[in-house]
Formats: sequence, C-alpha cells, structure tokens
Amino acid sequence: MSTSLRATPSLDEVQVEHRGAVTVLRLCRPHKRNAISDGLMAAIGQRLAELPETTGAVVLHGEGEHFCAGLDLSELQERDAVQGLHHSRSWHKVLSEMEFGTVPVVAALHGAVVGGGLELASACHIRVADDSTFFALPEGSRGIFVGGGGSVRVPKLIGAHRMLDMMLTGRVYKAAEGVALGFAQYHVPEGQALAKALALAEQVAGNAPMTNYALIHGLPRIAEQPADHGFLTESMLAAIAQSAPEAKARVRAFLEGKAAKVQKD
Ligand code: 1HE
Repeated sequence: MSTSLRATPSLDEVQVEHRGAVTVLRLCRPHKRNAISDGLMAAIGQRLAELPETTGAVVLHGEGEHFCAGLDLSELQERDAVQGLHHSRSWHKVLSEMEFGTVPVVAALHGAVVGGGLELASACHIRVADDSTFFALPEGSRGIFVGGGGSVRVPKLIGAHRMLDMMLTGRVYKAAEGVALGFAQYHVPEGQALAKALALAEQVAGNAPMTNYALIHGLPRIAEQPADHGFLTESMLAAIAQSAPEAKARVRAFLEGKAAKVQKD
C-alpha cells in the first residue's frame, strides 16, 4: 500500500539557513504559492529532525507573495480513502513533531495563510502576521475537510464557533481582525513579519533550554488536564527547570544586579 508517510522529501523546497542559534526554514514553492505537496511536508519533517543541537529556536516563513496556499490540491485527486487517511496522519505526525519538538517555532506570516497553510501555522508556537496576511479555511467550499490537525488546533486559537463559520461560509479574516481574534500574537506592517519573527526567535533562543522545553511540552498538556493533574504537572516542571545550573546562575545574576530588570517600554 502506498502511503504519503513514505513520500520522498523535496528538500530543495524547504531551504535552511542557520543564523547563530536561530534556524530559518523557508518554504520555497512560490510558483504554487507554497502549496503543500507530500514531498514538501516530508521535507519539513526532515528539516526539523535535522536541527543541530545549537539551534534554540526556528523561524518558518514562505517565499513569494504568500505564506502557504494549503494542501496541493493536484495531489488530492490521486488519493483513495485509505491513502487519504494515511496522508492526513502524515501531516499530524510532522506537525506534532513541530509543536512538541525540541525548540519553539516562530511563524512569519504574509499573504495567504489558508487551509493547510493555516494548519501549519497553528502548529507553531508564535505567529507574527504582517498586514498583507489573510486567514481562511476554503476546505468547506472545496468539498473536503481539514486533515492537518486544524479541527484540534484552530478552535484553540479562535473558538470552534468561529472555525465553523469560516468553513461553512468561506469567511476570510484580514490581518487586523484575525490577529485580534487570536490567529497571531503579533501584527506588523507589510513586509516586516520575517524581521520581527527573527528578533523574537533570537530572544526565545536566549532562554534557558529547559524553560522553553517545559513551555512547549507542558503548557498545552496542562491546559487539557483536570486542574488537579495540571497543578502536579506544573510542580514537576517547575522543580526540574529550577534545578538546572543555568536557572540558578540566571537568578543569581539578577540578585547581584547583573541581569536586566523587567522593562515597561
Ligand atoms: C495551487 C494551490 C493549491 C495555488 N494547490 N495548486 N487551498 C486552497 O483552496 C487555496 C487555493 N489557492 C488560492 O486560492 C490562490 O492560489 C491564493 C489566494 C493562495 C493565491 O492567489 P494568486 O492569485 O496569488 O495565485 P494563483 O494564480 O491562484 O496560483 C498560482 C499557481 O499556484 C496556479 O497554478 P498555475 O499552474 O495556473 O500557475 C494555482 O493553480 C497554483 N496553486 N494554490 C495546488 N492549494 C491536510 S488537508 C488541508 C486541506 C486544504 O488545505 S484545502 C485548501 C487548499
């Protein structure tokens, strides 16, 4: 049985650049508006698996006028039901590896962030949208359904009722409204998403690695635990994080007046 789990990674379509502790992954399929083929998704998976130990944060962005036009619809036509199941699961696998990987991922969004492109962005930890960004889930009008984890992740950002409306009516949210709803944490002028994402990623990469790990693995899981379990998980993560030598050094630096204060501006 052929499954998309075995797709050959199209590595030239996900280019990598290491900028110190920040690794930049660039979707490079602009002629298809960075639509996600099996090869492109496999390449994202491979690039994440190959991150060097020196990487403290990743920036994900797209070449051309759009972040990502979603699933490559030309490949959809060739799949039967069983292949469709495995295809969806292959997206789940890669996007879960991103969400629950070793380092935080910052998405720099512009232009279309639609369908599977929105599912991809939703698996990132921080999203920066420039003013050209628009968010949509055209699956409803294409006669299909989300398959890349969107029904799990998108409602957590904007609520199930808004996702339902987007899919039933084809509603498109422009940047300002979309950011206010929760699609992204940052809204910047057109053309500035990548610069802002790089600056944020550099800051994130400067944190103690265990703090970042506890945040990306702990917070989403605690949110789904009963409060009583969540409190215990929190205590265990807090205990592990504070016991790291790096945590002790950082606290000592503050107490000795050598570390930055929290600044209002
Ligand atoms: C594509 C795709 C694609 C562009 N699959 N080929 N996603 C969608 O339903 C979105 C479909 N795309 C669009 O609505 C528009 O292309 C955009 C708004 C994103 C960009 O518009 P524009 O005017 O800049 O580009 P274009 O002229 O529409 O597209 C350029 C080329 O890319 C064109 O091919 P060409 O051979 O005529 O040059 C398009 O056909 C091609 N292209 N988007 C295949 N998506 C895990 S399940 C996820 C389910 C989904 O993601 S469904 C939603 C799919």
